[in-house]
Amino acid sequence: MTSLIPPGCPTVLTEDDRTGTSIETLRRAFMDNLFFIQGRFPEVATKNDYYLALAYTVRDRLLLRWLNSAKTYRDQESRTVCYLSAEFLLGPHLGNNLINLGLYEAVEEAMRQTGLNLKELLDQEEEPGLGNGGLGRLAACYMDSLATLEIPAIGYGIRYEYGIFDQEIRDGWQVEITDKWLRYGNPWEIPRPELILQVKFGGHTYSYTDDQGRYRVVWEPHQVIQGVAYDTPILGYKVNTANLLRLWRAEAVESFDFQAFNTGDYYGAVNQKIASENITKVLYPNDEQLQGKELRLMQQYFFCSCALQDMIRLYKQSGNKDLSRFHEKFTVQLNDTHPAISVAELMRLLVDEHLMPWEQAWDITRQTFAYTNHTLLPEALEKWPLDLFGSLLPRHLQIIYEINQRFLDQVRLQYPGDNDRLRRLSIIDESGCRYVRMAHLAAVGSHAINGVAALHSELLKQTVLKDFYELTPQKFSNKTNGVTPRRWMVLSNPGLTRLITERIGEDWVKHLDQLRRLEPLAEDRDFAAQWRSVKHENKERLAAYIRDRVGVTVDPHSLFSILVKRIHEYKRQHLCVLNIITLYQMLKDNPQLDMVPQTFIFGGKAAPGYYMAKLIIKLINSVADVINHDPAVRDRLKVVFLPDYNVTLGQRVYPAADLSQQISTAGYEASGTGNMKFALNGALTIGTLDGANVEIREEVGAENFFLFGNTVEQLQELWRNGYRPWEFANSNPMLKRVLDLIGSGYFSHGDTALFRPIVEHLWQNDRYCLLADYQSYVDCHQQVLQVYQDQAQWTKMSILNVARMGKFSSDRAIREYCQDIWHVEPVKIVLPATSYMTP
Ligand code: Z15
Repeated sequence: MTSLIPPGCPTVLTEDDRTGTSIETLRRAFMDNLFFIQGRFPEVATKNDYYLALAYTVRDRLLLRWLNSAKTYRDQESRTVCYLSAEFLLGPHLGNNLINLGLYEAVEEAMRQTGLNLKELLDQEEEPGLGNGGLGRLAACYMDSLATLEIPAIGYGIRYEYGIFDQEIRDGWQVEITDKWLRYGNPWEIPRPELILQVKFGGHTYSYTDDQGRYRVVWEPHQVIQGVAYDTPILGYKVNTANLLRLWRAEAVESFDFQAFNTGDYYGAVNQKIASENITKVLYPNDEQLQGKELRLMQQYFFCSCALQDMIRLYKQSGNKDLSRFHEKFTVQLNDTHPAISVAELMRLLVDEHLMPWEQAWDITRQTFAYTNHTLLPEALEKWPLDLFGSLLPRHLQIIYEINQRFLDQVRLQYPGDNDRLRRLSIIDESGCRYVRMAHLAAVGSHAINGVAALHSELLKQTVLKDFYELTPQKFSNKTNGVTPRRWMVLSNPGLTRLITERIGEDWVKHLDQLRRLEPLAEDRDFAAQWRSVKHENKERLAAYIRDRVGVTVDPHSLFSILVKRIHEYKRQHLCVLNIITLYQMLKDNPQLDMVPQTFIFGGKAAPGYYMAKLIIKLINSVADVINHDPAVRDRLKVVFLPDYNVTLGQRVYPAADLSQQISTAGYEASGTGNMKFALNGALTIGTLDGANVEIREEVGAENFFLFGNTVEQLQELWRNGYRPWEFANSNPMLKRVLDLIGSGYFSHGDTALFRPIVEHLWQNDRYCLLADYQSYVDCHQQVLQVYQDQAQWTKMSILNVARMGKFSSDRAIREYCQDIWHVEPVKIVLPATSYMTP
């Protein structure tokens, strides 16, 4: 062998350049990639060239683990979790992969030796914003935990060409800019142009009896589109497991083009091609707000059909002939109702294409699927007009009718004569316009149904799925959400990570319960001082960012009170504004008032068509403008709206928070996950008894949580007696004054019309009960200020919050799914001792 190597080349590589992990090897591999992949000499390389050279260096190390994981799963025919989600909000890959590989420090040093700064290279990465908010980010945290727990898993979703829009603020208003995240290429994905599946749309069906006397249905589509797989490896933390995230891109089927071409309609063929590719062009930017657009249903069906066909392909690859054990090989989680059409699609594939008897197919289908519900908001519950549905998916509509008929026949046996119940349970909504109710399809077609926090799961059983709960209570369970400590602590808060690891070792990163061992340190003055100084440094970094990006100077010694999440009326960003204006009035009334200096920081995107949400952004910016420029305030109060809140920005924001604002109307936030990220990073929470706040408070202790507001029961009582918000306003002078001030044009250059929709809605209707919770919130906030003045006390509470956050690791959540719903076991991945090229 040695004789084949030309003179001058090194004959022995101490470490392989594509898998080795020494600083020397990493440095050499990096320069090699700069030359041979980016095609650059260092002198002319841009920061982006350097970023990509490093990304490819890291990717090589991922591939070693990924290919061996895939091979192991194939060899062992491992039972596999398939997580179906229309959104995966991953955030930047590079830093996370370095953490999970355990190579962060080594690469930092390798870059330093090359004269580069790793942080600057990390900042080059454009994050894949393939999600709206909590639901998409949850899917990403779960992929991280599945790999870390060494569970064989595939994430299936959509490779949107344009992710969630970039937000700019102009004159205080949100402006949406298209997110061209693929502009500079994506080094983390591997296209599989040979892995192509066909998806049908529209047309009609006909039936016949085949030569063996079987009833067969044929679907003759109007249009066929092909799905191309794009694969991204998802590495676990300090394990060899790298799972697969497979996202589908829509393409025109070539033969279709030719067909049109031959008949002379070239432009028709081109249009056909464009229409096909439109399916995965853009993410719908609505979070918990239905759009009901045909293209959205096409997206949903497109990726579900690709995913299920791919699973059947993999199943057959492992030597199985018939599909009778499909549910033993795969368990499929439906992330909300977006992939619920899968239930009908698997039935179609089994019955129509694989000639399986209906009853057997239905057994397999129900044993395959489980459904997670993420909201009780009626306007977020997906339903599709029957005619739209039938024209796009004619065969699926027939299948759903059949499923529904058999289902309702069973209900009739259990509840004879209860027609009202039948109407309520039916998959088809027959009241007025007829609709397919996707939550009903998911519930009927699944063996397990779960909510995402204890309170939410209870309310689910009492409200939207009450009748289903009465029918099959054993299907229901709770799986409280969690977040990955790798991205949301180790990567984003290195200071706190170091401090904690110094005291209790590094076990907590994989076993977050271990943070309990910090409890005794809550009384340690030396530790407390270090704790405070880490927080202060994080606040200084955020302050610098705010100065650069927003042009506002904020004092890192002030209390950082942060509210970042999608803008929605139920999340009540405007309640926080009412409190800020209240504080402002107190300062105006008493200029000498000795008030704790405070910085209120907001961030979040509004759905482009959600007028009230956009007006709330304008209100925040308008109030900020007035307060930040009022000399009477003397820097005791600052308000900042951070534009373009996303995963990357979240990583800067959570570590810098003193106070986490979790102020949704009780009963409306299914879980929340930002609440967990804040508390994990040492912020104290001011919050309502909503979603996972309830459990966070239970864990950290009531004395370490600032609780305010009406409970779900109290609000129900309030509405039962007829909620009259104006009575709250008229009987509360400060509240009335604050509302009047907004209405007077004080924050809008005298324009009394601008914020009228907000103020008027609060007076008249106040669906989310801001006025009923206002005083309690204001009082609670004053308590916060009291405690903050006692820094020793505050720090102790902060340490105890972190020490007691173990429950909210996504590892815990995934373990519960594995045990209760998926029944999957870990599979150890061992890397071959010899060459990576010969398996
Ligand atoms: C979304 O981000 C959530 C629910 C939805 O129904 C949709 Cl369409 C999007 C959020 C919930 O609002 C939030 O409370 C929860 O923590 C998150 O899903 C993950 O479960």
